[in-house]
Amino acid sequence: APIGFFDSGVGGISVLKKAMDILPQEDFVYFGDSLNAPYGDKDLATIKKLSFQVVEKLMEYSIKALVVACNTATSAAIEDLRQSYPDLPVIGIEPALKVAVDHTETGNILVLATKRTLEEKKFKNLLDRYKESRSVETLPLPGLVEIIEEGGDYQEKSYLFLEEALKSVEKEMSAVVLGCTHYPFIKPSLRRIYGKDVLIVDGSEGTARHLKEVLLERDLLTDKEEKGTLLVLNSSPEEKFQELSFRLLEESSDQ
Ligand code: DGN
Repeated sequence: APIGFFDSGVGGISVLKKAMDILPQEDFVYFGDSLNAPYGDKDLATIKKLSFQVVEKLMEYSIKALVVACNTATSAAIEDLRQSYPDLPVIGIEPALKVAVDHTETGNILVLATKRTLEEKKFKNLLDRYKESRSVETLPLPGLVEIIEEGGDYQEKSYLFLEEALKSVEKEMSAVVLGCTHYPFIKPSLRRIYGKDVLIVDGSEGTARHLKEVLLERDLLTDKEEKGTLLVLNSSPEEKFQELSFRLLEESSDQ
């Protein structure tokens, strides 16, 4: 049986890539809800409803585990999904603040994510754990997901977008946390802005590792020898999303 992945669009491809790297024999089915992207500015009830719609689709493929490869959907819907599918291992993603704290001794940390992720309880709880010891700033970036979903020359466009948006952040940073699964694709643009000494981290690797652990624990790892398959689905009828998904899969290997 395949492992199901979903995101509000093509962002979760950054997490899928990491999972494919460490679990090459597994079969994957990825669902991008690009028709309804972005989730980041929607209310909680809507995000839950959309997440359930997508998971029902994925269930048609008899998935053996589910990865919610979207920080926004994780914070809004993961508890409800776990309750509704008690037999299905459900793995989520959250801003990798701990990684940033562990890898920098001092200095400010900036968390970039959608408005919804930053406002949800899940993130507030995470922030509470570190706010005594470190200075953590947060910045929502409405509009950036749309630039990436558009494809085309998204790198240059996001660079211009970020240059403007980051003007509001005055402090110097020692680490930047990418708390949205779309953002790892624009790491080259962030590098142009922050230079090589600022740590830039995201949660995709941690999520992929966690997935592997869960599969191992539940004895769900596939034992076939040959390379697994990948099926990419998208809610949008526009064909460009197929192409964009595979392009991003390619491009995430460059980082
Ligand atoms: N990729 C999603 C995330 O990680 O939060 C956000 C995309 C969106 O819908 N704004």
